[in-house]
Amino acid sequence: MHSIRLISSGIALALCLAAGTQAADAPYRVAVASDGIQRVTIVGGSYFFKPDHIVVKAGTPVELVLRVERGIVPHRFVLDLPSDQVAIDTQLGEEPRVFRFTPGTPGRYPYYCPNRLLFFDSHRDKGMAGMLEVVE
Ligand SMILES: [Cu+2]
Repeated sequence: MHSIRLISSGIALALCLAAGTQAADAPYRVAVASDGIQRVTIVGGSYFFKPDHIVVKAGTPVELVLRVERGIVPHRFVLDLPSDQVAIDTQLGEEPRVFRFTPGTPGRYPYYCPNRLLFFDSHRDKGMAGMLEVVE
């Protein structure tokens, strides 16, 4: 029992370190569809977002489809954008939810699940975090 606890906290720490330095997966470059929209789906689960590093073009509309894997732990999706844009903060459901916005300022914008249970680490600290990279 003790060793299992140690292993799982080690994994959580590794995920933490990965999230702190760079995203674990290769960046996912979103293609521009024939209708001129950059469509991408992000799936959340305990405790990850896939993909966790998305690259989009500035000035081109983005359609973000958000959903969560089946499970009992409630998750949220927060995307911090510059102050001239509306940030996204939504509960995640198994039914996909669609958000549209046009990224303006190039930069790196974090997305994450801020949920936490009592004094435990937040889901973000457990690895439920990613980055939207806006490029010219
Ligand atoms: Cu969560």
